[in-house]
Amino acid sequence: MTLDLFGELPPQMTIEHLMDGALVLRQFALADSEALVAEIDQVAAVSPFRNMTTPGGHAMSAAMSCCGNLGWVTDASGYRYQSEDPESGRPWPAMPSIFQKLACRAAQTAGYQGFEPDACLINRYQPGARMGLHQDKNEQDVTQPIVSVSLGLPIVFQFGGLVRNERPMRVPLAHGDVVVWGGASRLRYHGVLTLKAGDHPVTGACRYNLTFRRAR
Ligand code: MD3
Ligand code: FE
Repeated sequence: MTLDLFGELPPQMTIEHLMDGALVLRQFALADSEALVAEIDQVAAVSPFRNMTTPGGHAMSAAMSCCGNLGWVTDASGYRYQSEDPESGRPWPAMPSIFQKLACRAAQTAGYQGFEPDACLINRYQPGARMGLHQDKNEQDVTQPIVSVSLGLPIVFQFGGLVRNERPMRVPLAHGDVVVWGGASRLRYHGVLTLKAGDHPVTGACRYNLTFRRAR
């Protein structure tokens, strides 16, 4: 199913309804993509990408950084949001205003008014990196959506059910695609398959994913 809530989306942009509250805004971030990657570089100059360790003791294959008032971290003691980068003990970099504006516009386009993220997790995938099926449930109010922005190399996203054993659907995500995950989709299991090698004109040999969250 496709819809155009405002009747004024740029011509290359399309909207796909995935399932219960999850909308793919194809190429919604395309026009901003170079500016977004420049801001990622600025954030990473202060809070460099790192491979965090899960409570089970495994290094994640995606490298992460964060910006905004809160950042998501994992270590031996668990998963949580906190206001300081654990590597430096300093606050995370502020959320760039183009990040905030894009996330708010995307949420509004998907029918969520007044989305004000306080956390942006930046995942960097290099070839071979993946993210296994998991739920995002460290946020206080799961009636708030999550907005995700894909930049650079394409990947296959997996979207499962509310229990881990349900077979996931596969959705390709490419440069500039934005997905808004709300409603009943908010607590679905999800992950991404292994990134294949490639070279992208904007990001080079990697994929970035921004996820905007209301953590508190
Ligand atoms: C569906 N990231 O950071 S983005 C994550 O591509 C994460 O880096 C993946 O899963 C990535 O937690 C997937 C799409 C996504 C993000 C959050 C969701 C889908 C979601 C939360 C609930 C349901
Ligand atoms: Fe997730």
